[in-house]
Amino acid sequence: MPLKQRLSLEAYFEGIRKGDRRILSKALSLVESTLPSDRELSKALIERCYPYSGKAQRLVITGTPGVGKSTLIEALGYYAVEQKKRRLAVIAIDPKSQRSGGSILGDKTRMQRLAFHPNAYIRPASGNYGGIAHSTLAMLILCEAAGFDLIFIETIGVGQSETIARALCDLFLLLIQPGGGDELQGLKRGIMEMADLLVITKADGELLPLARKAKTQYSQAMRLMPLPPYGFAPKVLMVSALQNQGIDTLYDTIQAYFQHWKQQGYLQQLRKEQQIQWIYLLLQNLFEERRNTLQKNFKEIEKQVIEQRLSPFAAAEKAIQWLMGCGS
Ligand SMILES: Nc1nc2c(ncn2[C@@H]2O[C@H](COP(=O)(O)OP(=O)(O)OP(=O)(O)O)[C@@H](O)[C@H]2O)c(=O)[nH]1
Ligand SMILES: [Mg+2]
Repeated sequence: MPLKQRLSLEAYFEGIRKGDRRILSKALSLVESTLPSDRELSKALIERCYPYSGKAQRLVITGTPGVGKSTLIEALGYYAVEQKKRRLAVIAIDPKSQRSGGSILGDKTRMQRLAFHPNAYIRPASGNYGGIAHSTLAMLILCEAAGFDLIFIETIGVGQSETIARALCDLFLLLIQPGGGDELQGLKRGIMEMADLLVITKADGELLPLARKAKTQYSQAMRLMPLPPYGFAPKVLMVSALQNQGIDTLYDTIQAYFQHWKQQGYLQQLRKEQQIQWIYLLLQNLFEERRNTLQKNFKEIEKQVIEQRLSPFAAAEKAIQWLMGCGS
């Protein structure tokens, strides 16, 4: 891979602070770069931007594949930038894009109005360097330093990505597909408990009666869940992103949550807890990364354990000492 043309730290920083999208894009590529030669500059840039982060409203938009996340982001995002003059960054955590790089193209066609809007910025998080937690957090910090005041993180509700997303966002928005059956769609209780707001998608045409039914069922189900710390059961709304229905109500509801949370001091408390949580999420990444190098160096130790000359307890102690000694 040819070495990329890099700017100086201050050139990146000033470009980002001025909201220069070209420089922001280059900076985001830098923080996701896997080239060892980019590491120092990348770390320095994140440090430089971190004090300027934290001013946006952060939303996660999640739900099973095909539920309508991208289409809703297009409709809600366009409403926010056009009607409410917000500045929106969309970060798509998409395992598919890690494999093929193809799906963001699909998303860009689904988010056409947004993709070309001067106050919106759409970007996939590849997780190539340091994993998805590292990429998403680094992107969030840089986008906030660039002055975006609304961040949408799109993620499919599977695996590790929703836990990371929960740790990154203020408001967790779970999308639900109007289904055929009476039963709740086998959604994991865990993900329902993470949600602050449930949105039944595709409430139009033939699906409208099913959407109404889903709304009733989920409203009842949410009342049986433990109450979130802010004291009321998650609301359940119905939208049609394709027909642009319920989008204004959704936006207003989201804003009402934020207002309520701010008044209660909940938002401030949540952010503090998340900042601490990030340290340990990132630590896990660092650990996983170094574990590979460790194992290469630990063949002899592994052999001693197999031959029962050293216990796994002593070997683990040696491993932690080795990791602590291996610096940054
Ligand atoms: N009828 C109807 N169809 C919708 C609506 N929103 C999305 N769809 C359709 O549902 C399909 C999936 O929509 P997407 O927005 O790509 O869903 P997604 O959740 O982003 O999908 P992945 O990113 O692949 O997980 C598309 O064919 C959309 O046209 C809606 O409001 N009404
Ligand atoms: Mg999508």
